[in-house]
Formats: sequence, C-alpha cells, structure tokens
Amino acid sequence: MGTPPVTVDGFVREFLHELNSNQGVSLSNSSVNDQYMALASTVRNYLMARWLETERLQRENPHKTVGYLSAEYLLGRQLGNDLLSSGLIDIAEEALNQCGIDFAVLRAQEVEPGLGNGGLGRLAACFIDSLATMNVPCIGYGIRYEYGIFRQTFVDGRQVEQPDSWLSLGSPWEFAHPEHGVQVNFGGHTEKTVDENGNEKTTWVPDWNVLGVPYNYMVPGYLNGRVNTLRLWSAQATKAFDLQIFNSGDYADAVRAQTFAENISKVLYPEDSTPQGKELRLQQQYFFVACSLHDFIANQLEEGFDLHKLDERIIFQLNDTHPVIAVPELMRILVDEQGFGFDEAWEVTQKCFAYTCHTLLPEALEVWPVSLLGRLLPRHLELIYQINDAFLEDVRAKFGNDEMRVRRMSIIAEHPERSVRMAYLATVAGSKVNGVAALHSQLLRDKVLPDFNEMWPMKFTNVTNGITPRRFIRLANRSLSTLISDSIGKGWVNDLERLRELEPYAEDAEFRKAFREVKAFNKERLARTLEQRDGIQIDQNHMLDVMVKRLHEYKRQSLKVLHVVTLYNEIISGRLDPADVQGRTVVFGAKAAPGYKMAKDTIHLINKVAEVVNADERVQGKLHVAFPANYNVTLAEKLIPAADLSEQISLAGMEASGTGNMKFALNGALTIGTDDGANVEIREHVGDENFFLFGMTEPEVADLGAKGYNPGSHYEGDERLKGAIDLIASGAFSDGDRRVFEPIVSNWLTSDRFMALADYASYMDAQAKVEASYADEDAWTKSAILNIARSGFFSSDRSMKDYIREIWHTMPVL
Ligand code: 26Q
Repeated sequence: MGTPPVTVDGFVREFLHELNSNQGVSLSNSSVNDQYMALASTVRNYLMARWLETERLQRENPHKTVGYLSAEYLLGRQLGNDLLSSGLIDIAEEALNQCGIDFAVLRAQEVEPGLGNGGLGRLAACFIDSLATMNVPCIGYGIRYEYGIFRQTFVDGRQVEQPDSWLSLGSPWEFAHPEHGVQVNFGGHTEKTVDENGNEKTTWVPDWNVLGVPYNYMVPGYLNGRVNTLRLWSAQATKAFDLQIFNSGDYADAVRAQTFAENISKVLYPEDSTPQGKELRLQQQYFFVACSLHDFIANQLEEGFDLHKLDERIIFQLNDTHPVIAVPELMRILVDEQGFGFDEAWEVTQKCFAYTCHTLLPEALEVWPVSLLGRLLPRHLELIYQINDAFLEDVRAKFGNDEMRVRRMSIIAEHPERSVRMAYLATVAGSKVNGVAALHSQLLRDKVLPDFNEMWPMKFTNVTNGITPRRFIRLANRSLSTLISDSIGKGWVNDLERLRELEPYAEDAEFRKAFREVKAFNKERLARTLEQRDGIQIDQNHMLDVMVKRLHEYKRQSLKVLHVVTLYNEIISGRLDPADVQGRTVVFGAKAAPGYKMAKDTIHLINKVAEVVNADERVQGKLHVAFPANYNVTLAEKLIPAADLSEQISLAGMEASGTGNMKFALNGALTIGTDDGANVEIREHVGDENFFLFGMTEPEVADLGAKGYNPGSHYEGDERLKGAIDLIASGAFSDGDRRVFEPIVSNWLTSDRFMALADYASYMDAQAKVEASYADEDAWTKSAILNIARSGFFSSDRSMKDYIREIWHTMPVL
C-alpha cells in the first residue's frame, strides 16, 4: 500500500474521501465529530505504510524487542502527536483551512485515552514514544480499559467521580483483531501424572476462561519513518460462554456470565497506592500478561525459534509489580507446555525479565493472599512455591542457615495472612531491578530490599525517569519551540542535551524579552482554556504558581494550602501590606482515589479556601486560587507551559521520582522543592541558584521519625502556622462549621505522618525568596532560561539509552 501524496491537495483529497466513505457524510452536512474521525483516519493512512514496513522489517530480520508490560498507559490525545511525528501538522492545518474547517476545533474534539492513574502510566507513554523515535523495536502491552481514570467533578467543593466513557464517540486510533484472540484460563485445579520416562508432569485443569482480543495502536517515531505498536487487550466471553447461553436454558444467567468475562477489562482501578487485594485486579493483571506472553511466544514458535534462546528475542520490562504474574506464567509455558525442566526454564525466565520499582511506601507494595492466588491461578501458585524453594536454598547456601534472614527474604509472607510478596518475586526473577531516580534507587537498596542488595549487588541499578520532549515541549509549547529552534536549530527535539546551547542566550536581553513573550502567550492561552473549560478567570499578570499531581498525603498539597492560608491571613490581618505582595495565582490540579478520605477532604479544603480567598476584596489582585477539575494530560499541556513556579514539595524520601517536575523545568518554570526524587538531580543540573530548595533531607526525616515527631510543638512555636491552622479550624472556610475540616486539623496536630508542619517554616522562607526573585524580572528570566538549557538530561530518550545499556542490551535498528 502506498502513502498518499504529502501535499495539501493530496491531504484534502484523502480527508474528503475518508469523510465520504468512512463517515458516510458530505462535507456540508458533516458534524465536528465526523470531521475529527475523518481527519484521524487520514493521518492513520499516512502512517500505515510505515507501520506495515516496520513490521515487515522486524519479521524478516528479527531484532531483540522490548516487551514493555504495563497495566497503565496514560497516552493523552493522539491527533497532534501523530501529525507531528509524520511531519504533517502544517499540511493538515492548511488542508482543513481549504475545507473551511478550524483545525483547533477538531483537535478539541478528541477525548484523551486516560488509561492510567498518573506518573507510572504517563512514564510508559513517554517510553514507548522515545523507543519509536530511537528506532528501537518495542511492543507495549497493556489493557484496553473500557473506562479509564474517572472524570472528576466538584459538587459543593467535593470530588464526585463520573465514568470516563472515552470510547463512546468512536475510537479512530485503534485496530481490533478479533481473529487473533487469545484464550486465558482461570481457576480449577492441577493434576500430576508420570510419563513413560518417569518424569512428573503437571496439568492445569482450569474451570473458566475468557478471550483476550488485541487492539493495536500506532506508536510513531518522530520524523523517522518508524511506527511501533502498542497492543492493548480487551476481554470478551469465549465460545464456551456463548455455547452456555444456548445450552443453559437460563438465558439471564448465561448473559450474566458473559458480563462477568467482559468485566475484566471494564475499568481502570483509580487507586495508585495502598492497593486492596481485589480479585478483579488480579484477574486484570493475569489477563493482560497471559495474552501478551502468548502473543509474543506464539510468534516465535511459528518461526520455529528455539525458546531456550528466548532472551535473544525479548526482554520483558515489568512496570512495577502489576505484571509480575508474568514470571510464573512464562515458567508454566516453558515447563508445562514446552516440556522444559524446571531449572532449565528458570534459567531462561530470569534472563527475560527486568523489574522497575516506582515506590518506597510500604503500603504500596503489592501482596496477594495465597488463598486468592490458589483459587484463581492454582498452577502459578505451585510454581511460585517452587521458585521460592529454589531461591531460599540459594540464600541458605550463601548465608548459612540464617533462618531470620530466610524468613525476611521469603517470597511468601506468613503474616498477617499467608501471601505472595510481588516485589520480592520480581526481584528474584529479574535480571535487573531499578529505581526511577538516583535517590530512590539508593533507598531501594538500603531500605526496601537490603537483603536482596546484599545477595545480588549487581542486580540493582538506577535509571532516572524522563519525559518526551515531543509532546511536552514541541507540541505543548509551540511558541517556545519556535524560539528555541530559531536560536539553536531544530536538532534539540530528539537530542535534548543540545538545549545547552541556549545557555549563552540567558545573557541576551532580546532573547529574554522573547522568552517573556512566550510565557505571556502561554498564559493567555491558558486563561482562555480555563475560562471555556471551567469558567475560571485568571489574571495574566500574576505569577503562576502550579501544583498538579495526584492527591496524596505524602505529596503534601496540605502544605501548599497552609502557605495560601498564611498569605491570606497575613494580608487580612494587616500584618502584611498588600502593596508588598507580588500578585500570585495558585493553581491546583489533583484527583483523589475515590476511597481515600483524607485526600478527598483535602480537595474539599482547597476548593473552600479558593472560594473564600477569591471572594475577599482585601486580597483582590494579590492572591487567587484556581482549582480546575479533572486535571489530565490535555490540561497539563496547557498548564505547564504557562507556569512560572513548579511546586514539588513531597516529604524527602517519599516521591520516587516525579516527572511533572521535569516537564515544568523544561518549559522554563522554576522549582520550589524538597530534596526528594528527581528534584535532587534537577537541582544538580540547573544549579542551586536556579532552584528554591527547602525542607528536611531524607536522613533528617528518618532521624526525626526515629526520635519521635511532635507536630504540636511546631504549631505552638510558630505564630503564622498557628494562625493559619486556627483560621481553618475556626470554620472561616466552612461557613462557620468547625466540624467540616476537623479531621484535617486534628491530623496536623496529632499525627502529620508526612511532617508538613516540620517543613512549614523552611517552606515559607523559600517562598519569601521566590517572592523576592520574581520581583527582579530579568534575574528570574535568566534562571528560567537556564532551567531549560540545563534540563536536557530529563528527556525520556536518555532514560531509554540507560535502559538499553544497563538492562536490555538491545540495539536501535539502523
Ligand atoms: C496496584 C495494585 C492495585 C491497584 C492499584 C495499584 C497501583 C496502580 C498505580 C499502584 C501504583 C500505581 C501508580 C504508581 C505511580 O504512578 N507511581 C509514580 O511513578 C512515577 C514514574 O516512575 C514516579 O515519578 C512517581 O514518583 C511515582 O509516585
């Protein structure tokens, strides 16, 4: 199949053809959605030949592939990205113009696929973008949730969740392949038999199954003609289910069974920590992993490839523990289906997996009760026991019969309930284990997996996260991109270290002026977006102070609230002269897990503080709080380029990396942040003088925790802090009702697990420095430019190079 002509006329023809033959409408009576669908198909058609070509090359000359296994992909909108990658953006815009269509209106029609919670899912999306751009063979494997992350609305300031039916207007970017459905088994029992040679053989006799239908998505590299594949699996009832419908007589029962099967890929779990041991979640995990392994291995077998050498063809990267059930699944395939001996299979398996950990929070580490695993996946549980036995034998061989150590390291925990520790299984099976920022990787060795680090120091490595400059600079900040390209050429888009060539421009008054115009332009664009989307008005002359991320106690949105309330209180009480205050708009964006009470209360508090502050004449023009609902990738692309100040204020040692922090720095915002996660490295790169550091270090946090932390002493000892908390407690933000925010107030005063009060004074000092620096426009702009120039390290292309060198040992295809 040929590529349609890369001209405006060619594009118009292709577009009209799609409109007529796919949407079945003429231009004059087409809806915006028709036009959007036709435009999407047109872009797809341009990419199609390259996709097929990429596939053909890989088939004819197989290269080792990265199998990225992730339960989440937070992709964001596709249209702009695919147009950019194919070099068609300008042509498309002109072509639509000729048809009398506003390109921006069609772009706004796309519903973003929100198939992830936050950082981890967005990281997966950045990684597959980088691999395609770097010409590295990769298949992203995941779940096609029918409902992605919920749509957040506010009712009386409280979060209310609405289902995210992202597929309802059609999904032009996917290709369903029901003919390649994969059967996935569940439940039942195992049977042992002995063959003629006296070898024991195990057979899994499952008692139900579902069908996994693959949906393929294009993952185009940036202007390089490569298109990789993202393969998301959707659950359907199998033939067996359908037959039951006819045979059972109880039609309603049978249809219920069908719904049961399809439930598996119905909805993304909106929790991103403290996972509950929900059976459906384990079903989801096994479902997509079984489909993915089968998909890849069946292809190899078709070619007659010897699975003993499987690691020459694939490395499965485990994006956190969510896909770790892939380990016993590969063992099952090799041992039960391919007749490998256990040891032989284990040797292959260990070479085919590597594990990325994304957390340090103990409660976020996944464990599955043995009772549940045994019921759902009896054969896998047996294999996990066998893996554990072999592993603990190695532990004893290495460390003598240190039974305490053996118990500590066992993949099986005995308390409070016998369960499988998925992080341990991943660590034992993985050829490498990595954290996601330097500090995090160190803490992973020292605090989370110290015994494993002692056993296999060489297994542990760091790969600092990164973000794709295509989406988060080139697409999201077109005006900045133009300014950069006009100064240093276009090469930075896939070679981000070249941003360093901007350093001298920090001293160039004309460049600084142009940079400020870019910010002003982005603020204006944001103001328009917020007005249309949320009815929120913002003052474009204000400093834009932004905190956007999932709502979590450890991220400390509550500390930011204390800053806002303090400023407010200081002004209205007359202690602070408004004339001395820089106008500031504080923007929050955050979703809370629906069952996370403290997080939801904090959302309520932010909204109520915003309501009161924004209505108070005394702070007019000085302090404004905006909390647009439903923060997502689409909004991020508008918000981040407009920001002046990036809030990265987690308690040191809690945020594994953060990636929003990188997006802000690369768009020329300055960071106020703790010494946590990737903030540490951002500060090292941009320089202390271009970063507002505050708060305890991780060792100080650990010391304070060990000594005993008393938040009450900070409250009593700091007038401003006491004033702010008392104001919230007084009902000033809850129509006089003191009960509303009592849980938050009493949490601050009695427990404050993430030590917001301990860092408060230091945070206020840092904010005072921000205030002073912002007043010096030129100095601020210089810092912002240096932030951009020195943050090239945080490209996900660099992350991919690190994975390739340290973990995957794959190669770009030349
Ligand atoms: C697990 C089991 C059951 C239900 C849900 C989950 C679950 C889902 C999502 C657990 C965790 C997550 C997501 C975690 C996450 O986003 N972590 C973030 O990963 C980023 C990329 O590495 C880091 O930058 C952040 O620091 C980290 O918080």
